Amino acid sequence: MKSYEVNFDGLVGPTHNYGGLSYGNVASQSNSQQSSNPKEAALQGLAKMKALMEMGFQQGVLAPQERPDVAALRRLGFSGTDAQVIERAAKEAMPLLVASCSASSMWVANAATVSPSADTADGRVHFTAANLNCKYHRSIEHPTTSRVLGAMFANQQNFAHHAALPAVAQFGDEGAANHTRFCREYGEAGVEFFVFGRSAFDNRFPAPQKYPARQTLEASQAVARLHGLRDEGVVYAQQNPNVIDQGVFHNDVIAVGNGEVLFYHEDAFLDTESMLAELQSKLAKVGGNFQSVCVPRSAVTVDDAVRSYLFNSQLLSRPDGSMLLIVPQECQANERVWAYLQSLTSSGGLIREVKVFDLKQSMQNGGGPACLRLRVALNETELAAVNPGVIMTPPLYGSLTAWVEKHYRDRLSETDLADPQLLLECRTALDELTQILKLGAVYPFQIN
Ligand code: SUG
Repeated sequence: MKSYEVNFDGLVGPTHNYGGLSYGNVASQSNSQQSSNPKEAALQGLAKMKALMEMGFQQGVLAPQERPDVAALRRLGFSGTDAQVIERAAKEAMPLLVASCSASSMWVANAATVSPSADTADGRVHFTAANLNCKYHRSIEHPTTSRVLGAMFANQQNFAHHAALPAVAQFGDEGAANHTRFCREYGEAGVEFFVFGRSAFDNRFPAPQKYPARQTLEASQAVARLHGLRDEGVVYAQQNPNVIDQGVFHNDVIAVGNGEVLFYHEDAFLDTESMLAELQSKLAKVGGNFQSVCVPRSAVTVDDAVRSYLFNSQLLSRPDGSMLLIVPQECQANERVWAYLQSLTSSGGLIREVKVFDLKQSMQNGGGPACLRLRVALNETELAAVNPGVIMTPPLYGSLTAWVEKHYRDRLSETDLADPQLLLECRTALDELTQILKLGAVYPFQIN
């Protein structure tokens, strides 16, 4: 049976703004308070989805969340009508209003961890929504994420959904941003690679000194258990704490993998040699030939990687077996990174082509091409069981761009977030979106 890697991209929501909410994420911190352009952000994301669809890749779309999250503000004690809740939060606790308006659910690499059916004990595709416990503005995403994923992958014969892990720092889970899967073919058993930043219960693992390590070993292990993965099909590795302290807040800022290939920076991991040997031997047991491409620090520094997001690229397999890298335009703007990419694609290796995308609106909050997509490996039967409303087609692209043009503002600053009209605009837009994507009622305002 045929199998595919389907990229489900997060559609940028109408409140996209620069709230400076993510300590440890250099871009989010340095662009704090700048005014944003939600319309441009959503159109940039849609252009990437369209381009991948036109290149022949399977492409889907994941809906944004309801923001401002009035229900979250109510849980923090703000009361009255919805407009009064927003007004009071703006007056008494602006940072909480900003957090409740974040469009951070666009970075769907953090929505969940997904294990394809070929890896799991019960032969279903497993999803665990990420608790995103490290940042308040992201910790409020998972209930809606679970409802949206449930509406997209509804068939219980094919799909199993797990609620987010306990919402405490010891089980900090950031989803697929710290998870990669290696395999020969997407429909065959593979090796799932979990990268953690620290251990919550075992102090033999070093931790970063400056910035938080968002993913714990214990969270990764819990996800592997929930998904019914075999020990022989799992490899755990620790991210180098020094790179977390330089702004590498997720593994997908310093490494990306696909098929049998890991593309990574020399400083990305601890104990790199033993990790590579384990990946090689475990992949060999399922018939795969593990290959790694190490980018030396002499060619690209960690700082270059953080600024350019070279590793937050999408590594895609083409029908002829070669690979294509989708990178943000910031890679072209960095001389060393661009020179490295030229030498990589002309070296006769597997990665033959680089395509550049303008994702500046998302990049300024620390989200590149890979952050914007959740990969789901599906066989033909499973793909047919996905809600067809969320699979990208030329007509859907047309409807979504028209929807963005109709509902989105082209400028948003912090003071605009207090405008009660924005809430109405967003709800009207999202109500229409659930009809376009055939999701049913998934948002709090549609349910309560
Ligand atoms: O969690 N930025 C996101 C970026 C997530 C990127 N995802 C991956 N690397 N997979 C984060 O730090 C910034 C929001 C703001 O400051 O307004 C933010 O949430």
